[in-house]
Amino acid sequence: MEIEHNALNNWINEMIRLCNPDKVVLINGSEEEKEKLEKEALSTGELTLLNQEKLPGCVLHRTAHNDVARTENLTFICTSEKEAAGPTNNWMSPEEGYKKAGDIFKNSMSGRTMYVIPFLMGPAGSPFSKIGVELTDSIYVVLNMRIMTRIGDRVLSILGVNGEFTRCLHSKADLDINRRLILHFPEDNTIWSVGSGYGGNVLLGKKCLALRIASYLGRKEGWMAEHMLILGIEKPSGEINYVAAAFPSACGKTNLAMLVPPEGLRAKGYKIWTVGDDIAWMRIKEDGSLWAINPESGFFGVAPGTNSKSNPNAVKTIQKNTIYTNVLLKTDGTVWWESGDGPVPSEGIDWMGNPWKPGIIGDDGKPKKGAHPNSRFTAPAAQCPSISSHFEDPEGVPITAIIFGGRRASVAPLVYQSFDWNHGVFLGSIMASEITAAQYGAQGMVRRDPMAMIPFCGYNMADYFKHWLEMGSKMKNPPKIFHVNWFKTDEKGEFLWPGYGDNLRVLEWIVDRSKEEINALKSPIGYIPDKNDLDLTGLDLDKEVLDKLFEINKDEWVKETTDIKEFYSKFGNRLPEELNIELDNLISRLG
Ligand code: GTP
Ligand code: SPV
Ligand code: MN
Repeated sequence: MEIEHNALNNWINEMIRLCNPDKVVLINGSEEEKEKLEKEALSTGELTLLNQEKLPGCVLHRTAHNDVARTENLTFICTSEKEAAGPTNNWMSPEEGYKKAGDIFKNSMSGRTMYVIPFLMGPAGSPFSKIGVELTDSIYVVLNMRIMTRIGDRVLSILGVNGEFTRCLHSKADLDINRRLILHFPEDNTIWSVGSGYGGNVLLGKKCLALRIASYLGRKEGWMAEHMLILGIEKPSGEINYVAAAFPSACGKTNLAMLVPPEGLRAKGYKIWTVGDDIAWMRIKEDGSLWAINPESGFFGVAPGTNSKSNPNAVKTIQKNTIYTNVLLKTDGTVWWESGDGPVPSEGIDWMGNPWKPGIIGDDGKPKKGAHPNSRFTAPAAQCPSISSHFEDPEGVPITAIIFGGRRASVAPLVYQSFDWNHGVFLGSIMASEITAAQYGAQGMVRRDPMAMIPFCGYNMADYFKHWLEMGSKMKNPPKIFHVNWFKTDEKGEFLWPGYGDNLRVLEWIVDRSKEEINALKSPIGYIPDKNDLDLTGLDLDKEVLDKLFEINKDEWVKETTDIKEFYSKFGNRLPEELNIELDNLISRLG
């Protein structure tokens, strides 16, 4: 197929002049093409073939050692006005951005091939969907985009001769962290990423387009792009309610999206359907409700911690056609990671490509990990046993409840509900969570991460809060809003709540509350469950543990309000007044 879209052709030619590749290949999305690219990457060592009997269609990739997670400090929003990016984003002027990155892109593809990947975010024919075209010099990127998005000729057909598309340029360049930049130009619908080969930095359909650029478009066009999983909870009656949940990176979205009901609830007849595990695009429909799609078509999930007990559906999903990144290679050509299935292997090749044995000590004096803590799998969503029949539905699914959550050792109770939409937006805006291996930064430090969007909001977050408030006032049936915390710990640092499948016990309460089928207790921070309304059948939880999970410590919360005030002050008078009112109300309820 040839490109008949003039603006697209012109842009590709301009980028060819900049990057100077030896060859240009238009990606058509076929099976033969995939096999050819895979073969080439296997021959250069970019990929390693895994045991094809045990893991058919699976390969392994290792990134550069200093290129294993998103680099938020090198990620910028490039708008003409600094204020448009706001106080929570790094900002550069578009001129400076194009100049700085342009210098690195210059001739970066000489001796290499430029792949042109037309890709579609969202089901074909959906009013939600958006098109992007990514130019890249990485076969790893092509093969990942092939799983994570819908690519190739069919996308060019939808684009036609003058359709809108996001211009996405990526080059590994020299993979030098000092020459790495992830730049977004929302005013030009353009993304430039250079100097990295790590997922979130280079699969430009994901965080760059589907969140940063899309959040900007969503505000302009009246919809929402959120860092949320989407799942359907089928009740024993057969009724399915869909919920969307925003947790920061590596805080449990993939796990919750594929949850397997614990015995007691399964016996009752509960089932879970997965629609998405990372991103939701949401629109208000004629019925006055909020509807959502998952713009992606695959999962780019955290490997460590994934096992047949914690996430059996993920384990089943990644048995074939999966790209593993930065995991341990076992001697039998299969893979392993910390807290994965099976015994700890007695030897293997670690994520850096070095011989590994359990217990060997690294430079930092600690036992070396076999897999990087942010090692990942890329797998087609269609392979997930719990995939929803509405996964490809152009209409999406109606959202009954929105859930916010963070990773917090204290303060936030297991679950509570907002009093109304505005209070719910407030709960989203005060989210806080410990930093995880999914990004560079001080691991474990608590930071404010409103709606889990702090690294992903493509414009001034004060305006983003305003957009949320406005969306609520436009809905006839807005979803009910909740906050959860699976990560509260005891004095020894052990998790108080079993988590994973048992989270359905909390989801059941959330759905029943959303349908106004049960009552709740009023607390200073929101509605909390009457403990008798939580189905804890089969769970051996001490009364003290349960009390601790629902404890609302006034001193901690008063301290929290001081911190929120300080966070809010960053936004000056751009912060919507509604949120200041919610904060004042919380302070007065706390007494
Ligand atoms: P991103 O892909 O980075 O956006 O992460 P995510 O939000 O999808 O997180 P994921 O589900 O991959 O979980 C990240 C880590 O949290 C894994 O190590 C999980 O084992 C762990 N985890 C997930 N759910 C729970 C839970 O309910 N309780 C506890 N204690 N840990 C959990
Ligand atoms: C996240 O960090 O939220 C991820 C992984 O989902 S990445 O694609 O690297 O952003
Ligand atoms: Mn994510």
